[in-house]
Amino acid sequence: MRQAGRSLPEYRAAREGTAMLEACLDPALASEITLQPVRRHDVDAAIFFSDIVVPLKLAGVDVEIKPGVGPVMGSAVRTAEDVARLRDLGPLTAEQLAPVAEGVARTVAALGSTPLIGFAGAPFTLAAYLVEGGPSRDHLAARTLMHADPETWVALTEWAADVTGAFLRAQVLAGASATQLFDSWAGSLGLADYVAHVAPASARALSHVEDLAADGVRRVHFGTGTSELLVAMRDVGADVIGVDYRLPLDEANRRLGGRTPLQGNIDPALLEAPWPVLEAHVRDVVARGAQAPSHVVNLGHGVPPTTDPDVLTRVARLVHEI
Ligand code: 1CP
Repeated sequence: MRQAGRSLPEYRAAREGTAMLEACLDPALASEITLQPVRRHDVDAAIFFSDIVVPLKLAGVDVEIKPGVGPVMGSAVRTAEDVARLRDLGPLTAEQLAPVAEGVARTVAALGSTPLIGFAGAPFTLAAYLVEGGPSRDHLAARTLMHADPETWVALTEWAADVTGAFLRAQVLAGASATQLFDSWAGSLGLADYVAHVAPASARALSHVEDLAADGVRRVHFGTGTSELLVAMRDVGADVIGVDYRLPLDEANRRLGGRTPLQGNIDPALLEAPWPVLEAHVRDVVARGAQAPSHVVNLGHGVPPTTDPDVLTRVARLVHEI
C-alpha cells in the first residue's frame, strides 16, 4: 500500500535531498526504494515506487509533489481551453516512459521470484487533482465540472485514461506481474455519478492492459470510501477489488456475489494500537477474507508515516503463520 516506505529510516536516508518526482524518475533510486520494504518485512509482493501523477509529469503537465501536502499543479484545469491544451500534449510515448520502464526492469531483476505490482491513478482521481489544482476535501470543483460541462469532463477524463493507461502498460511490459488502479477519491461520488461520469474512463484506462490479462496479469481496482461502488468498480474490467477498512470482507464478498478475489482491509489506525488489539483485528480480517474466492492481505489504505516498521514486520509474520 502507498507509502509503506515512508515509515522506514532507510527510505528517508535514500530520499535525502531528492524531490519526490525526481526520485520516481531515477531508475536506480526508484528500484532501491521499492526493494527496501520487501527486504525488511518479507512480504510476498512489492509495489513499484512511483506516484499516480508521474504520467502527468511525463506528459508535460506542470506538477510537483510538495512535502506534507501531496500533488500540486502549476495551474488548475477548469475550462474547455485548459483541457484542449492538455490534449495537445498528446499520448505518452515509449521514449517519455523510458525512466519508468527502466526502473521496473531493474526492480524485477533484483526481486527474483517476488512479484512486482505496477500501478496507476484512475482518471477520476487524477482529474480531481487537475481540476482542483491540488489535494482537496470533497473534490467539489471536479464533481461540478462533470455536470456543468459534461463534454469538457469527458475530454479530460479520456485524456487522463490514455495517459495513465500507457503508464500502467509500460510497467507490465517491463516486467510487473499485476496492476493496481487507484481511484482513491471515488468515494466522494454517488453510484449514479460514478456509473455515468467516471466508469467509462476507468474502463478505458484498464483497456490498455486488457490483452495482457491473458498472460495472467491481474487487475486490482481500489478506492477509499467506495463500499457502495464495489460492484460498479469490478464491472469496469477489474479482476480483484481492493477494499478499504470501512467494510468487513465477508460483507464485501456478499456484495460482489461471492466471485471476486479481494485485497486489503487492515485498518491503518490499528497499527499503533497495543499488539493484542492489532493481532485480533488481523485475525478477523483474514478469517472474513477467507470467505472470498481469494484474499490478498494488505492495509485498507496507506501506511501512516509514524508507524513503527517492526509492527509491519510482525503483521506480515502473523499473516504468514495464519
Ligand atoms: O509505498 C510506496 O512508496 C508505493 C508507491 C506509491 C503509490 C502506490 C506512492 C509513493 N504513491 C502511490 C499512489 C498514490 N499517490 C495515491 C493512490 C493511493 C492512495 O490513495 O494512497 C494517491 C492518492 C497519491 C497522491 C499522493 N502522493 C499523496 C496524497 C495527497 C492527498 O491528496 O491526500 C501524497 C502525500 C503523495 C506523495 C507520495 N507518493 C508516494 C510517497 C512515498 C509519497 C510521500 C512522499 C514523501 O513524503 O516521502
